[in-house]
Amino acid sequence: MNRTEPVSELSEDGFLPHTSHWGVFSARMKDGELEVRPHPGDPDPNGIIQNFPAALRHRARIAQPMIRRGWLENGPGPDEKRGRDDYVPVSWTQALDLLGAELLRLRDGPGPGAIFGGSYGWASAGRFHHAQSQIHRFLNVACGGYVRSVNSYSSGSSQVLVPHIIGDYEDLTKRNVSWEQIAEHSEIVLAFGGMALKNSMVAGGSVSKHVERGAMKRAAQRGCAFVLAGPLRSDLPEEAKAEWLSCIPGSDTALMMGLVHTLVVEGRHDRAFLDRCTVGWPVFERYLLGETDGQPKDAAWASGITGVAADEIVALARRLHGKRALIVVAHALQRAEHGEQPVWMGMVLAAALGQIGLPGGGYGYALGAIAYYGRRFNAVPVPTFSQGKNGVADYIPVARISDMLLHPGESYRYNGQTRTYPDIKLVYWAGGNPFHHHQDLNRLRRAFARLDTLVVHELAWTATARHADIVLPCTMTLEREDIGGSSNDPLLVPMHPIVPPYGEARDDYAIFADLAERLGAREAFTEGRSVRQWLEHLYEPTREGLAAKGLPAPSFAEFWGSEGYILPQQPDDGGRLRAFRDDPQGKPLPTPSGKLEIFSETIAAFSEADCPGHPTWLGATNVPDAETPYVLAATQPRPRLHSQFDFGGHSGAAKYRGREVARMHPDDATLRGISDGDIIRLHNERGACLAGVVLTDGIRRGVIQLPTGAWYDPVDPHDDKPLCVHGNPNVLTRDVGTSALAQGCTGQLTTVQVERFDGNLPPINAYEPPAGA
Ligand SMILES: Nc1nc2c(c(=O)[nH]1)N[C@H]1C(S)=C(S)[C@@H](COP(=O)(O)OP(=O)(O)OC[C@H]3O[C@@H](n4cnc5c(=O)[nH]c(N)nc54)[C@H](O)[C@@H]3O)O[C@H]1N2
Ligand SMILES: Nc1nc2c(c(=O)[nH]1)N[C@H]1C(S)=C(S)[C@@H](COP(=O)(O)OP(=O)(O)OC[C@H]3O[C@@H](n4cnc5c(=O)[nH]c(N)nc54)[C@H](O)[C@@H]3O)O[C@H]1N2
Ligand SMILES: [Mo]
Repeated sequence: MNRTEPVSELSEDGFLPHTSHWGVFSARMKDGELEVRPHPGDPDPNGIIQNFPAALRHRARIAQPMIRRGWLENGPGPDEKRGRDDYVPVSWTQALDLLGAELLRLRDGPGPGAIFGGSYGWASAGRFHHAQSQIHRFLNVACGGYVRSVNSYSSGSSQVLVPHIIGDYEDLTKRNVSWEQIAEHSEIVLAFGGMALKNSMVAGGSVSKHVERGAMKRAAQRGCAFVLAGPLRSDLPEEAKAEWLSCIPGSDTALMMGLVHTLVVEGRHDRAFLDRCTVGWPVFERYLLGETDGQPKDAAWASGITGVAADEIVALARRLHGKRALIVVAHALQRAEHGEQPVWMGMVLAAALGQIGLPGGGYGYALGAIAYYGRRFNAVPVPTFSQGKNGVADYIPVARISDMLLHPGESYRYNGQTRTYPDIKLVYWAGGNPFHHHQDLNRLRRAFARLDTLVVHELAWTATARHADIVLPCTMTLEREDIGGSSNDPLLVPMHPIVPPYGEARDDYAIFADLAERLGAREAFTEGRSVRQWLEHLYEPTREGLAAKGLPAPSFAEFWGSEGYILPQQPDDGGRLRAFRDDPQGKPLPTPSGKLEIFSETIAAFSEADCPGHPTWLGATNVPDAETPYVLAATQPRPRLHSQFDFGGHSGAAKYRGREVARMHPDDATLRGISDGDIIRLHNERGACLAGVVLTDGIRRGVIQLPTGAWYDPVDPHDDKPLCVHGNPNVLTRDVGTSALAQGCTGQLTTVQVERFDGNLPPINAYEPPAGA
């Protein structure tokens, strides 16, 4: 591959521009050490970039292609030894020959419908080397396609629900209420699940300015009130000067109903807005008032479910009324059983307040969850690598992977359809870590054991790599050249290579190009371009877009020699929701009725008991009981993105005795004989893990928080439910869909028991390469 040498003339001190999902930065090698520094224009840089230095040459990196011994000796086929076997280092030629033959066997035998290439995951920044784009293009071009996955672990239920009730998902999340509007206009922000700065530190692709802290600070200084409803006080930053309404996880829908009920009985709901801009209010109102089921959803009722005093609910409803009020619902709320309901009810609350479409008011779903919400879109296209056309129509909702592998041929419901799980023989992953993102990991192991072949491209020995039959080592961004950017961040960044690849690691592109050769498709895959030629090619639409606007349109060479290029952005005009509010007849929403749907005939006609035609309090099946009396909130981790560079210095510094740190309330700890600094064991019927513990009154009693992302580290890999000694909460979470409507991931909440761990503390082996490697 054509790889340019680092262009050190660019900067006098040798720092070269680069970017990541956690911020734009520059980097250099000095005395054999990597140094990184954030972009000087970033007002609130993110410490996660400090994971790079220790990660770069960490022993957890993969140096050479590896094949699992059982697969090498016995060939493809189901095998319980996945995750328990040793590895045999092989040459690139041998690895690609064996994999090419296996792909041909399937493509020309059962066909590409036996290949699962969903390959969900965040991969790395970079518009060309984006791993999902690379793998999908490869499978399309060389194998005739693959079974894909739809939706995400982030927003599995809202992505399905929102088109039925509000319209376009991006109009709601990305072209609606901005941080600029909050700073200037909002008078009260009620955030369910908060807007934690730890979360808005990241954005897929790139982020050049972290603006959230500053915007909340400006709003609060202007007098805007922030109210946080949720189990964790730290979900809004100190700068917001927020009031904390501590509520029971999973109860938000009832809290919102109590608020709307109060508005209605006090005549404070905006009837004119409801009449003009929504459908179905009368049906919902009958339910709300208890006319259909005998139970008014009043503040007293909501209090019993949420743990919030009734008078607090009434007072909050009165405060919301008549103000420029913004309702925020975090992604986390819908990553749980019946996750559709709080998303739907949040819209109803904002509609009852009559605020949707006003500057700084209305419904800011997912605002603050990631740094690409609440910003502006670029006015010119950013480089995009074409994935080609998939010849296989079949797909699964992304979080149903274990169900698919364990139940081929069985049927399931999704978005009004009855669908059938395909019979998958080979799973191919590049750029994701299912042993990070999926639930009930011990079940996932059983699912992967059923495959003929599992192929993984990875830069490090994640648990997913350790379960694979063929492990192909790939580069990380600092070892390759690319263009960094995102469709709603203005800075387009030339990503320079800082160091040569680790060991024999290769770019995903180079791996797929050589593999395509073995399937007779090299030319179709590469189109004869080197990496540099691809970058120039992908940059061209951006340059043309700039020229068409009469703006300076630098050549690729000029762009490449720059520190980055600032693209023009679209106005912050409230998007389609503002236009709809201003003219509901002339600018209808893309819903069946053209309005906000408080009652959806479409969803009602699906007849799903777990997702009726309007927001409904459905209770929960997974509630605390004598055996598992605590609610575990498995949240996003602060010091890293998901499981990425868990072995980096910034991530490691946040651990306690090498383990992930849980938080619990001191009163709960006392009851269980647990003290600050103990190691605890969390467990339920699905599994168990160890963690450090910090006691804090910033968490609601009865709730334990354990962030995701510690690499799965089973102490006895031969056991069916091994103890994860490192603190991966997904050994505990439930692998069930949110509802038959969306089948989204429910990983956020589960019930557990906890106790002090007094046994001999097992060592952490998560970052040690497996035997043979
Ligand atoms: N219990 C629970 N579980 C959750 C969540 C939760 O709230 N609770 N959150 C969920 C959410 S929102 C998400 S989005 C998922 C995230 O799940 P993932 O996106 O799967 O997690 P990552 O750790 O980002 O995995 C990306 C992997 O890609 C690898 N990688 C990076 N760059 C490259 C590259 O260039 N090429 C290749 N081949 N590989 C590369 C990294 O090393 C890493 O292993 O997790 C979900 N899981
Ligand atoms: N640093 C960092 N930032 C990230 C990520 C990361 O891995 N690391 N991941 C990114 C990704 S891919 C995504 S999708 C977003 C996810 O964004 P979210 O899903 O919103 O993030 P979480 O941290 O899982 O949850 C936010 C908060 O919701 C609260 N919460 C949990 N359950 C409930 C509930 O039932 N009710 C209420 N009211 N509150 C509840 C918890 O206290 C938690 O701190 O984060 C992104 N940001
Ligand atoms: Mo996500």
